[in-house]
Amino acid sequence: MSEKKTDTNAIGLSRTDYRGERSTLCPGCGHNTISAQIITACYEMGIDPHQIVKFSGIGCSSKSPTYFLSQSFGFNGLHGRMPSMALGAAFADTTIKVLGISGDGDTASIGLGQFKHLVRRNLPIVYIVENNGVYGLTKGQFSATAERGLELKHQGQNPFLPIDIAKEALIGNASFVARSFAGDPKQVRELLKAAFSHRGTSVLDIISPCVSFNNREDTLHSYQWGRQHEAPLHDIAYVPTRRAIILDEFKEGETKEVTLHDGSVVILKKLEHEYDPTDKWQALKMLEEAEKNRWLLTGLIYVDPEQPTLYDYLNLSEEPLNRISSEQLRPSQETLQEINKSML
Ligand SMILES: Cc1ncc(C[n+]2csc(CCOP(=O)(O)OP(=O)(O)O)c2C)c(N)n1
Ligand code: SF4
Ligand SMILES: [Mg+2]
Repeated sequence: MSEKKTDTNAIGLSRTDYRGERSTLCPGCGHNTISAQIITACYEMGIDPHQIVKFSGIGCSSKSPTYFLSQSFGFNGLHGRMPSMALGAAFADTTIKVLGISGDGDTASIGLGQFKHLVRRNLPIVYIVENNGVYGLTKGQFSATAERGLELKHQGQNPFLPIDIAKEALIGNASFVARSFAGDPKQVRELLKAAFSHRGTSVLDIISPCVSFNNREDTLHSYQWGRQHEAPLHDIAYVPTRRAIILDEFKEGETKEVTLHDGSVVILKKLEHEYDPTDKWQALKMLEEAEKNRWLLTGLIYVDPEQPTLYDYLNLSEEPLNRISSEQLRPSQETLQEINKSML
């Protein structure tokens, strides 16, 4: 259905209010498709763009926050350092929605340490890895997610085994792990909505083909390979709290529901296999099997809606630090004296 100019969402904004600058990425780049789905997901969920802060590192993927949500604040930082910047900002205001955009080089090569530590702390953030197996921005060197044996024109053959971002996230105790494919926009959108509703780190590893340097039909990160070998774990639909609609059509057949922290529900319709995304052991086994068989396994791989977040561990204030009065922030003379005495 074509969009009318007057169409607005629950908070009275139009889709245009969620757009960004015109993309300067290569036409056909998977990252552009993901940007489009971020726009749609935020518009459909009625998220106030001023409530989102975008963070990224360095790479074509990390440039892409310029191309969506221009009314949101954003910070394009150093290569591989997106997690620590995002964490610092989130500490100052725990009410904001943090959106991190990274690449496979940015996360799995230079930023792997930052990624692993963010995930184990369970900072509330939607963490997207736009995964193309190469360093697109610097002309297509192999990244740490490139498959062993991959041959690229100017690079020769990759001798190393790849890092699987979803597996790393799971082993690192992530509370939400999903994988998707830029060639499957509906699934990307529904997973994004679920990720925004999850309270904790939501890792979305999205295969996002680089049409300039790694799009040969026989390579794992290409459009053709993805289209032919995508193995979705389930059909997925996100149902927001506000509209308690039952997706009757969707619910035909066997389904499983996962209720997220904010009361929204993810409905997973069974496809070929029985799959329970709250079972970590099954998740790891599925990822192993997919790697062995060269399937592009997609869907909600794992979720634990109840895992405490960094805010819980540190008992952080719900009131943003810059809005707390100095009287509240500064301990009284008596309190300071008591603290000093306790240290004698
Ligand atoms: C400290 C540092 N080392 C190296 C670089 C060069 N560099 C820029 S982008 C990039 C890789 C980006 O790859 P990825 O994160 O996969 O993004 P893509 O361009 O593929 O989307 C590298 C190595 C840099 N900018 N800073
Ligand atoms: S070089 Fe690759 S990753 Fe970068 S914009 Fe072009 S297609 Fe996308
Ligand atoms: Mg890349």
